[in-house]
Amino acid sequence: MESKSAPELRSVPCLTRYPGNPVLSAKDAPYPATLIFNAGVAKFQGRYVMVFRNDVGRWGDPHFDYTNIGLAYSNDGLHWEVQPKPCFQLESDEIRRAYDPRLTVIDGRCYMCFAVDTNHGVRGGVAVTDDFDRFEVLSLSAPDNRNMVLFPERINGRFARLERPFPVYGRGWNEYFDVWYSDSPDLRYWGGTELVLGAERVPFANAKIGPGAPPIKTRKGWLTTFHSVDIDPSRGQNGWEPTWTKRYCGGLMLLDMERPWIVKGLCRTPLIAPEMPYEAKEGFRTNVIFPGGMIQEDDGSVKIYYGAADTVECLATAHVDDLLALCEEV
Ligand code: BMA
Repeated sequence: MESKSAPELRSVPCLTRYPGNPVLSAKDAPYPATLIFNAGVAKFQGRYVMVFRNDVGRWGDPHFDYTNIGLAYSNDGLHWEVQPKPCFQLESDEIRRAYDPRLTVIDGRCYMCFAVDTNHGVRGGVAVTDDFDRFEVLSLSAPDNRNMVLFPERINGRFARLERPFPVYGRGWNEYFDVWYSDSPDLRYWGGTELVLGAERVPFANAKIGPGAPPIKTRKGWLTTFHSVDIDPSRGQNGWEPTWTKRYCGGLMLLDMERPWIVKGLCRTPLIAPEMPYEAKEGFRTNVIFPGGMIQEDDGSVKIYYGAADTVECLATAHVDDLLALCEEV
């Protein structure tokens, strides 16, 4: 098959990567850890909290032994202390692992969304915790669905989330999936589903997209990240696997405040494209940017946390006004 090489993509100029990147990697964990990435971050009970995916195996070997979710705290969002043991792991005859956590604080309680690989498909989970020791799992979706992120407050009286079902059959067996919205009276029963962003609307994607970090509230609406994939079959070995033909970028969009399934603005270029060595050259799967945490500070700066190369956790910052300016057109 003939293939055209994918164009080079650049991050937006108003984005600044934290010079100390990565903010967290396997060497920071006091227990077995090989890849630490795709974290969820929130401000909770007076400090920053991060839950992160930890894939455990041998460095350089693309087969892993198990996955758990670790916990770290920070006073400034930059320097993190990993807690002595992982905080969450789901395993049973049916469930193989939970991963890719995202955090949202609603009414003083911390909610964690996560993906679950099961023997019968990938499910999206919602759990709640007050201490990161005990979690109550509130719901697990029907397969195949993941990348769930909760809005930080009720919308029109209901809890709300963005999610990414994967309708393989309905999309002609192509990996071409979209961002959706659902709501719930109690975080257990979900419905009211609406399409938010079709992958075809993202100029720098030619395959699936999915929600990134939980949305933040701004004066113009809900600002939120997503990840986008472009596949180039001519890409060969990019990391530890014989072939890795995907590139993941972080995207940015603005959703209507009252009807968040309506996209009010979309940044036409990637918010974060893989450029740095720890994003594009080193690690398990190179050229992967996977945003999972977004924190708005009082001074208008926004911290965006993202997994890089499925290997480490990184941070970039931008001012909320600059981010909103990027989302002027649909
Ligand atoms: C997606 C998910 C993410 C991962 C990404 C790149 O399908 O599995 O957890 O970061 O692929 O490998």
